[in-house]
Amino acid sequence: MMVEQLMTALGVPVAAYTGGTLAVHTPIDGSRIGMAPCDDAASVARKIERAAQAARAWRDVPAPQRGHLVRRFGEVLRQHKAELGELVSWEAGKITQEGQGEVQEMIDICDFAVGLSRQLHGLTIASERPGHHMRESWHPLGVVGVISTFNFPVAVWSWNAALALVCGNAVIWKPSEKTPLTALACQALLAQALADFPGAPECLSQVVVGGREAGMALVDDPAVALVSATGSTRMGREVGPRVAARLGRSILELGGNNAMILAPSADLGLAERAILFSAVGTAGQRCTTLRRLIVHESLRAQVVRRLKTLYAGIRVGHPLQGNLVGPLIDAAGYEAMQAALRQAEQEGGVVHGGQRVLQDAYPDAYYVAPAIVEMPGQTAIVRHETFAPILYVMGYHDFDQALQLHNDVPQGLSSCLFTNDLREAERFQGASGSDCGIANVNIGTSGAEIGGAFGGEKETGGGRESGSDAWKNYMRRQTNTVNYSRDLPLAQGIDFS
Ligand code: UN1
Repeated sequence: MMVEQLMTALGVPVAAYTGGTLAVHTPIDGSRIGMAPCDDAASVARKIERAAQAARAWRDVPAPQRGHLVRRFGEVLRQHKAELGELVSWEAGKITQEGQGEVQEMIDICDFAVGLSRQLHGLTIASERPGHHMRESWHPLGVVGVISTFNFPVAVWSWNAALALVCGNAVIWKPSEKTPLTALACQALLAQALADFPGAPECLSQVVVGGREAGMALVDDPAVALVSATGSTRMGREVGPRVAARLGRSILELGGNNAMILAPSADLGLAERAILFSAVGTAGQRCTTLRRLIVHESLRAQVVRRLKTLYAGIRVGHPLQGNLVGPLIDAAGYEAMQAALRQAEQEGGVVHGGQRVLQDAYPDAYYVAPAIVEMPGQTAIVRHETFAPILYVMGYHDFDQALQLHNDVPQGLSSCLFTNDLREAERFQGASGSDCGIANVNIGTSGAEIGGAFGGEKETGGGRESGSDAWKNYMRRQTNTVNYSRDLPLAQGIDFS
């Protein structure tokens, strides 16, 4: 289907994405697919006010009922998975499988959040005073701001929104200015679910479209209790301190520089498949993309040879026509990739692939052959995240050295080890092993399930989204002590009579 048909099927009228000032282009062929209306600081402020009002009503709706809304949203997503997934392909350039997979990730987090809506459990705590009862309660925060990036234009919002909604908050979302159409589509789908939920306040979920100004209006407004920002480390360095300056809360999910250690005992067939999916999937534009391969010297030559052969067979092209690798998001993404490859060469690297392809068929789009770069060591460019399909390969002699190399980058999102050696596997996941938020054994770095907490350490920002107990970030914790005695004993045994 074409974009217009998809948007109509998803419930977004043509006027809602054609009459504005923000030009939206598909990375598939560079053509224009929309003119989105933009928010400025004043309209963002108005939306925040309305969100605060909605949050005040929503917080008193019992959590299991809030869960009904998210369950309904999950059903609407199931009904529209095909169309929304295809729209993701048009707007972000993902291949069919990955566009559909991204919507599945939304459905999964909705299911998770529905279960959670009956499990926002606090603790009962033993009091040191007779006739006293202590407990911990979790209450909604208020307004949650979500800033997301082009590469997961819908799933990352849903991780935040599904949790924030069952936790009793209102949500304002600023999507990447490269992908506002999918955001408008999500908003329309959520509106369908809201229509079936009579008690839901208006403006429980809103989208603000625009660039820096709109984003910073969210970041700086004290009425936004939590800002959950996914994107580059550069963005996080600005957002984090600004939210902190007003003593607000943030969840930062920033750059990764994810590695695989490939040990001599590994199942090489498995490792190869994992490398391919993690290194070239989504054209290298996941924050979990495999960017560094640290391979035992005894395997190095053989693995590079084999990867070169496999890379030569990768079909690059139109993402909705059965290819494995689609386009880069835009010209800037392509330029950054070429600059990184040039720098890698200057630093002693040997580059295989990485050139632009299909330029005649798509003069205004940026398709590339994924690159393998053999590096003499972990030079400056290897320590830097370039959002493109570049896999740097380095050798190691002993496992300690591999771990040291692995952790010696500023980022700390995802990591993996391929081994059949139990000692290595346990060390990798132990306190002195990988320093990342995600550490896998015999699984690649990308493609995490929603059930685990997602995020990473160091320059990745420390935030956790999605599964496990990440929901606690979207609530405030309250310690309650009740005295049901006829006396007033003081804690710490203090006598004040
Ligand atoms: C991202 O790239 O920002 O683990 C998120 C993965 C996906 C999410 C990636 N589930 O690769």
